[in-house]
Amino acid sequence: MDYFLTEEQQMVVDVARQITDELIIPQRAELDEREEYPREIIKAMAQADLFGLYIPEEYGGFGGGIFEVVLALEQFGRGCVGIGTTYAASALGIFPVLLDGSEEMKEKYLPDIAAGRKQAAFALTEAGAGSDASAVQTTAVLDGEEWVLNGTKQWITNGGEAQVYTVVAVTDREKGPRGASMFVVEEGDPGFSYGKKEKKLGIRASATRELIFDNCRIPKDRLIGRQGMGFVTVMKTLDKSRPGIGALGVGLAQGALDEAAVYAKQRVQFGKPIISFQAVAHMLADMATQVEAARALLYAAARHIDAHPKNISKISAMSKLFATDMAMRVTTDAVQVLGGYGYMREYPTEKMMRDAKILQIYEGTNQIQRNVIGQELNKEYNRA
Ligand code: COS
Repeated sequence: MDYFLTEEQQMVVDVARQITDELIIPQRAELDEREEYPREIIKAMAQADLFGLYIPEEYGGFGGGIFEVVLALEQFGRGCVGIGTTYAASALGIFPVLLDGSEEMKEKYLPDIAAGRKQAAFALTEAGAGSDASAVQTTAVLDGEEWVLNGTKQWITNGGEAQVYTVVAVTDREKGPRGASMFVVEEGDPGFSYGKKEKKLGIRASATRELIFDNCRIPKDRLIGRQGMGFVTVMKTLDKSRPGIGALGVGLAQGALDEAAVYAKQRVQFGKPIISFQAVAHMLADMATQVEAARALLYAAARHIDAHPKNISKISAMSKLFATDMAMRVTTDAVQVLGGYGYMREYPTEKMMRDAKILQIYEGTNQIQRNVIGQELNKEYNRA
């Protein structure tokens, strides 16, 4: 389908596609097997200026929006969701600075992120704070000219690989969600170290690690925005980042459909290519229809978010929910079309199915997305 991309948007697609086809696809199986962070591919993305897509031009970026990020992530997701997640997590990590950081903070951090010289990570999740994002236990206490952070963050994508971390900590426990604040912590800050590196079912090329703050001292001006507004910054950040996860889902499902269709044309059983059997052709038809429907919703959502950046929670959650549930179904069906071959590591479909699962879990489980959509519907129909 023609989505009427501008010349610049088409260029984003072409550059991301080239990196995907020439670098990501040839290396994905090995990086997955070795659980290795894709350092060289990240360098290539930086050389192609892809880390600046969503960063304003005055900070060295391309000046695009969520739609441009979605276009790039769709391509990366088609190749490898682990590698795509590495890119997406850096955007997630720097969005709090972009959305609520001071001018000085933006000038300090954004140019390095835009150029790909530094990567970012978003540190919200803890052992006891997942879906319940306001249950964070990590604390930040002001001591003279410094904040002192204590606590442990869990499952942080890009942990140990990023240089810039945006961290949620409680500054006033009495105030509930209004008692959380966000800070920038840099690699090498005193009292900041990395803990356990996780071993995962899928997205194994992405790094997932604990962050430990043990009397970590950072300058006072590393507070992002205002004290007590951290939870709101988190929610605004997730509203912006969730379509990117939908994009990984659409790309992944497209990749799985491509594998299944090519296989079904080549594989001969009972004297005919299996695509000529209606049972298989109907599976492919459903897969293709679902991919296109998710892409149409995702692109419309991303364009809406860029044009109307307020009140985007519902459409953002919908694009993540629909595209990632779809990706789980389509990758599972792709394995089925390939049969026994689909289950073997020689073919990419088993990895695609493993990778799809995380899309329904991270950046808010799909149950949480339904809660967000439900809450928004509740408000809308009150007004009616
Ligand atoms: N934008 C701006 N502000 C928002 C917001 C949004 N999208 N969503 C909530 N807020 C504000 C609310 O207005 C409220 O402010 P007040 O205290 O002034 O009323 C505050 O934030 C708390 O909101 P709410 O009461 O809805 O918070 P809950 O604890 O009920 O949050 C959800 C529920 C499900 C929305 C939240 O916990 C969530 O999204 N969880 C998933 C987190 C997640 O994605 N984790 C994955 C790890 S990050 S990779």
